[in-house]
Amino acid sequence: MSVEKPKVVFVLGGPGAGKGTQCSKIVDRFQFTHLSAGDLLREERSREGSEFGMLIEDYIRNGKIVPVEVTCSLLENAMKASGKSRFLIDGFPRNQDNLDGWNRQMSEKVDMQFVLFFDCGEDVCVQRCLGRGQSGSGRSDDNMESLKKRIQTYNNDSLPIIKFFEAAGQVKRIDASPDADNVFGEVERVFLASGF
Ligand code: UP5
Ligand code: MG
Repeated sequence: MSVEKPKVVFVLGGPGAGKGTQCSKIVDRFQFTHLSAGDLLREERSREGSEFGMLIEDYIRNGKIVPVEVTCSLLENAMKASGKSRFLIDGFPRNQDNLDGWNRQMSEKVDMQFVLFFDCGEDVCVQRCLGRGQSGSGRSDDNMESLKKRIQTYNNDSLPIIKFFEAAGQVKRIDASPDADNVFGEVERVFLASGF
C-alpha cells in the first residue's frame, strides 16, 4: 500500500504582497497548514542557543536570502512536527539556491500542487510594509533602507524562479492589489478549481 505524500502549495510574491494575510484566510477556509519561511527564520533567530541567530538577522535586515540548508531544514522539521499533510509554504523558494536545495532535500518527499503567485506593484508593496512597520510590526526589515534591498532581491533573484515555474505551467497568478477580501475571492476560486 502506498502512503500519500504531503501536498504542498508554494506561495510567492513581493515583500508585502499579502502572502501571510491570504495564507491565514486559506487556512480558515481550507484544510491547510501555513508555514512561512520568514516566520520560521525569525523564530530560529530568537531561539536561545541557535547557532544561526546572528547570521539570520544580518540576512533579513539586508534583504538577502539565507542559505537553503538552514531554511529547508526549518521547513522540513515544521512539516514533520505538525503531523499534517497539506501545506502552504509561504515565501520559499525565492532564489536558485533555494530551489536547488529543495529539489535535493524535499521534492521527492512531497507532492507539489502549484505556485500561488501574488502579483503586486512595487509601490503598493512598499507602502504596505511601511504601513505595517508604522503600526508596530517590530520587523527589523520594515524600513525604507531594508525595503529597497528586499525589492532588489525580489526582482533579481525571486522573479526568475516564478518565471521558471510559469514556464512549467505551474503558476496560478493572482492580482494582489485589490483589498484583501477581493484578493481572497480569486484565491478561493483557484483552490476550489484545484479540487480543495
Ligand atoms: N495587506 C495585506 N494584504 C493587503 C491588501 N490586499 N490590501 C491592503 N493591505 C494589505 O501583508 C503586508 C501588510 O500589508 C500587512 O500590514 C497587511 O495587513 C497588509 P502580509 O500579508 O504580511 O504580506 P507578505 O507578502 O506576507 O509580506 P512579507 O513582508 O512577510 O513578505 P516578505 O516576502 O518580504 O517577507 P518574509 O517574511 O517572507 O521574508 C523576510 C526575509 O526573510 C527575506 O527578505 C529574507 O531575508 C528572509 N527569507 C529567506 O532568507 N529565505 C526564505 O525562504 C524566506 C525569507
Ligand atoms: Mg509574510
